[in-house]
Amino acid sequence: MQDTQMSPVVTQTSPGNLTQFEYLALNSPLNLSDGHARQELTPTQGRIIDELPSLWAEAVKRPVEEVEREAHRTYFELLGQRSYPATDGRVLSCYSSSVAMEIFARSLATATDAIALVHPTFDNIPDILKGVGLRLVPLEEEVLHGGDLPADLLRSVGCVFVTTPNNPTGRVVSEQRLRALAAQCAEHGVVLTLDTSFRGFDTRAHYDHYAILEESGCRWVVIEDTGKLWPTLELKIGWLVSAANVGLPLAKVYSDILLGISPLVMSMVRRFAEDAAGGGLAELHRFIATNRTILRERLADIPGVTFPDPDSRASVERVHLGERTGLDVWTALREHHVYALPCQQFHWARPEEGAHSLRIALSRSASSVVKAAEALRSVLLAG
Ligand code: EGV
Repeated sequence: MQDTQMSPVVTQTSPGNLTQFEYLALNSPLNLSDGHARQELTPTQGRIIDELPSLWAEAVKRPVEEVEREAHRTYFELLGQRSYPATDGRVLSCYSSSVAMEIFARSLATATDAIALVHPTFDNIPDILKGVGLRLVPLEEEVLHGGDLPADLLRSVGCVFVTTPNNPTGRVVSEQRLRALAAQCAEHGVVLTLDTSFRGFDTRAHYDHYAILEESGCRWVVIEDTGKLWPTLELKIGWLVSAANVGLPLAKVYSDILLGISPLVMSMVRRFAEDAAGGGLAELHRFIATNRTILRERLADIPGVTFPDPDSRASVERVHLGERTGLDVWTALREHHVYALPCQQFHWARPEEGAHSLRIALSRSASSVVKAAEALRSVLLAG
């Protein structure tokens, strides 16, 4: 080597954050990168799309408040969230959960300068929170699920933020853990915020969170999301829901950002939730489970490859690659026109912990999952 000043070998330049990796996959037929739903519509979902002109006509005629309330009632009840605060302006409808997150973050920054955040999790969450000037304290999944949080941690922050089911691990905060966590947050005057964007995939997250949060008396915020569940071409809702005593200017910041979302989207979400309640959700769970099995079985005999989240029911699956790095495998997969997601940036506090994993999206047609699994198999066997 002639140039002894050379920086450590960099084989690829990283495109940036996880979403910037996801952009690279958007035009590929084998995009198993982002967590949005891209499988085909089921026959009954297809019929809802055929009904859109009549949903439009109906949405034009009816009061928005009514259309909106039906949408959140149907969706929240589908997922077991019976005790959510339906009536006093505490459910704010946003274009996406990230918009809800931004509104939450700006509001929180008026009240505190530090937040504990689950680690790992999707990197736009820490990035949005840092973007409003908050200092982030990592809350390891093991600590979160292991028992009471350290009192030192609770004294050092104004909020605890938890993604459940988590992305990418699929870990779910149990009813018992949520009750304990909410009690601790109440005791310390700390806001408890949940991002439940992947809730729909896992019935273990369908116990009534709002009953527990309300009983605890803690100051809570929940971000719900329809965006991961159905292949609706990015037509979706992120709901920002809060306790009466939350003490944050959520409604004011919301009013800075938007007047409201489309009643057409609200009506469509209501119809998809009705279809899900009538059997579509169970069918979706079977569909994701089948895709997960396809992926695991096709990679099962490859030396060094493991699945770190055996209990996950989320619509994404992590693959641990052994000695290989996620970035190397991502690069090799790209030559097969297959796109996955390297996991480094999920580990926002210590990226090296994600260096040897890839995340594969499962909300895709089974044939795409088969093709991607075969390509991944040949890449992994090659080196
Ligand atoms: C996932 C994309 C945003 C995010 C995808 C996601 N990023 N909103 N900046 O929606 O898991 O791929 O959450």
